[in-house]
Amino acid sequence: MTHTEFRRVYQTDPEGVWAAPGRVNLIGEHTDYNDGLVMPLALPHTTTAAVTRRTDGLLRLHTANEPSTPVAELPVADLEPGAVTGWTAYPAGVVWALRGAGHPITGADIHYDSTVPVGAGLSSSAALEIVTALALSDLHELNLPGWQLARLCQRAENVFVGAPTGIMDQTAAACCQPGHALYLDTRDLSQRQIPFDLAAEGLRLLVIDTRVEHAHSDGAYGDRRRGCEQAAADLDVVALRDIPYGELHTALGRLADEEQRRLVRHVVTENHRVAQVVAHLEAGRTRAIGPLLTAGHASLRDDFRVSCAELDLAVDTALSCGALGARMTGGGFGGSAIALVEEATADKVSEAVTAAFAAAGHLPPRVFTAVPSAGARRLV
Ligand code: GAF
Repeated sequence: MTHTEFRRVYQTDPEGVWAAPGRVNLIGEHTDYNDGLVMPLALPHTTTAAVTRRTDGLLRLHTANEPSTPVAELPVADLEPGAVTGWTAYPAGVVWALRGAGHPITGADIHYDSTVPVGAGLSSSAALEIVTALALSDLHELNLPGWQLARLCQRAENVFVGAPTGIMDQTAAACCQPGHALYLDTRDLSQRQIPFDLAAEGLRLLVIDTRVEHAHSDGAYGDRRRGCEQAAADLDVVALRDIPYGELHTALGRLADEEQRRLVRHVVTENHRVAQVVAHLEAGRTRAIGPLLTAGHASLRDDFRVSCAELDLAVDTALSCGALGARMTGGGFGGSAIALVEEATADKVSEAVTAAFAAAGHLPPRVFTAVPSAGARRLV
């Protein structure tokens, strides 16, 4: 499909087709820009890119998701932070980051097609970045490993697009494996694939897209990040990751500002929850992670304050219908929640959340099952 569309748009064949997935994060929220621990898994939803190299310095971009928007034509030599807006800023930023790292990208024709919902907190931007980076790395035989693609894409997003995100989403899109969650230490980027086959245990992970759109370049995400960095500086540590769980009480006692105490309490307890979830999963106690997911939501809602009415309603309704655990996932301020449910109660939870949204006058949520899927790869 992407192949045929490429031919229609550019009147030539692509050299190849690549895919990168969206993600949900199981646990470890707002920890990645604090050098902390995260645990995302890839979704079956992907962004595909059909690509051919150019040598005339032109980057041409088109997407099937906006079929009537003309092909964007961007001279690669003119790419600089702030120069491109809208969705094309993400792939343009990747080309800028690759060139800045010394890789000789002299242009490309790219046609995208995506099934990753936009603005749903499921990392459509990271999928777009990583699929672009992997395709160009392959075509130019750069052989960049997943963690390095993720670093370049994070730089594109932070500096070129201007969204101050961490590195979780890009690493998830690049490195996740089917049937696994990715346990990632964002300080040294070491990773472990944790088997996560819920179907085999009669469980399901539901994703509830509230359809409240969020955006990371908005101020609130950056405010939280700056607040955490200031708290780390005030506590004389490189990052909040350096506060061990057992020393949380002492650290809180050193901070006069209640806002700072809340941020620190969330990050330190969240890192601890990730470690506990990993321990449970590795010991085969999957159902035991439920209360940790729910505790993570309370911390994001009350201490970090990045939830919203729709996310809270999704979580509370899922729990009241018997979910083992539920929480918002991703950056918050809208986007999606997840709920760990017994297979037998999945429909009941989904229907109850839909009914609760209708009763509250919210848009109907989109509910689907997260099947841990593959990271970025070449398709053709
Ligand atoms: C967004 C960001 F892009 C991630 O880096 C991460 O900070 C997440 O919010 C919160 O955990 O998805």
